[in-house]
Amino acid sequence: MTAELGRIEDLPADYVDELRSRNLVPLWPSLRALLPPARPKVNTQATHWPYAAIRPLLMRAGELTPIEKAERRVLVLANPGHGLDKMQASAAMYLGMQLLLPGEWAPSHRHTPNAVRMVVEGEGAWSTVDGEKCVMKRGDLILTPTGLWHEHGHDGDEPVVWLDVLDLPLVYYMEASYHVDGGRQQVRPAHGERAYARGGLVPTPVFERSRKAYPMLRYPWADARAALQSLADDQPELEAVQITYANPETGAPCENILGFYALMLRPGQSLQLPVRSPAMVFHLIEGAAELQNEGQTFTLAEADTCCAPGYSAVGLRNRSSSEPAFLFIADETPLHQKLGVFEIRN
Ligand code: 1HN
Repeated sequence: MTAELGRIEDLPADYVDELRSRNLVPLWPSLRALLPPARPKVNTQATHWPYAAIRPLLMRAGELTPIEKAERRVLVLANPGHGLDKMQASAAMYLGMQLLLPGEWAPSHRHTPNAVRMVVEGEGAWSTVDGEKCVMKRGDLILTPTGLWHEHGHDGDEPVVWLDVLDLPLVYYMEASYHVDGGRQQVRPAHGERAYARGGLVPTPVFERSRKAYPMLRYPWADARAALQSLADDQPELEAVQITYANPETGAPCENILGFYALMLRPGQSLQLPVRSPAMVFHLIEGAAELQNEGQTFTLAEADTCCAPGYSAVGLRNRSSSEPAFLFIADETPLHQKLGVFEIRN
C-alpha cells in the first residue's frame, strides 16, 4: 500500500518561508502528485472536432483576416483538458486547420518544431518544402520536418484546407521553439514521391550517396490508399490493416517525434486498439466511423478529427457495412520509444 506522506501544512510556516527564500522546496508533500500510483495523471481529454463546425468558422476567418495579417490562417484544435489557451491537443501534439484561398501565399520560413499537413479539401494549392514543390490533394501527407524551409501557395480557384500536426507543445516546453523567416525558395525538379514510388526499391547513386535526412516529403493519398487496399486483399485475416508513413531510406518513422499512420477499417469492422502510453489523433479521410474512448462515443464524418489520451482503450468501428473507412492517425509513439517510456498494457 502507498503510505500517506507529510503535507506542507504539517511544517512550521517560518521553516517553509525560509526554505522558499533560499529557493528550496520540500519534495515529500508533492511526491505522490509527481508520481501517481500505477497510472500517470493525464490532462488530455478525448475530444471531437467535427469538420462541419470548423469549416464555416474557418471560411469566416478567410473574410475577417487577410493572409498578410495571419501569415498562417489557422484555427487551433485545442484540448479543453489542457486549457484552450495552451493550444495543444495532447502533451506533445498540436493540431490546426489551415485555410489558404486562391491566389494567397504563406511566406517561407523554417522552425525547430516538426510539422506535417494532411490535406482535407480543395485543389490547386502547393507547399514548397526544402525546394521541392509538393502539390496538395485530399488525403496527401506532406512533411515539413525540423529546420526545412516551407511556404504555401495557391494557383487554383477554390478554398484549400489542411490539418497541421506539429510537435510544438513538446518543443516549446523544451524551450527549443523558434523560427527564421526566409525569401522565396528556389524550386528544384526532383520529387521524393517519384524516386521512392515503389516499396523496397531505393535510388542508389553510384557516385554519391544522398545524405538527405528526409528523402520523401510528400506521401500521395492514392499510393497510401492503394497500399492499404492491397494489404487488406492479400491478408483477409489481418485484423488491423495499417501502414506507417516511414522514411524510405531507413524504414524509421518519417519524423523524429510524432508517428503517422493510415488505417483501413473493412466494411462493418470493429477494432479494439491495445492500451498504450502515447496519446493518439484520428482524422477520417474517407468513409463513416465511430470512436469509443473512456465511456464516450464519437460519430465521425469525413474530415472530422478526434483525439484520445494515452493509457486508455480506443475502439473504432466502421459505420458502413458496404464501404471501407480510411483514417489518418498521428501519435506520440516515436517520442515514447526514444525516451524509453513506451508501454503496451494488454
Ligand atoms: C507553421 O509554420 C505552419 O507553416 C502551420 O503552415 C501551423 C503552428 C505553429 C507554429 C508554426 C505552416 C503552425 C506553424
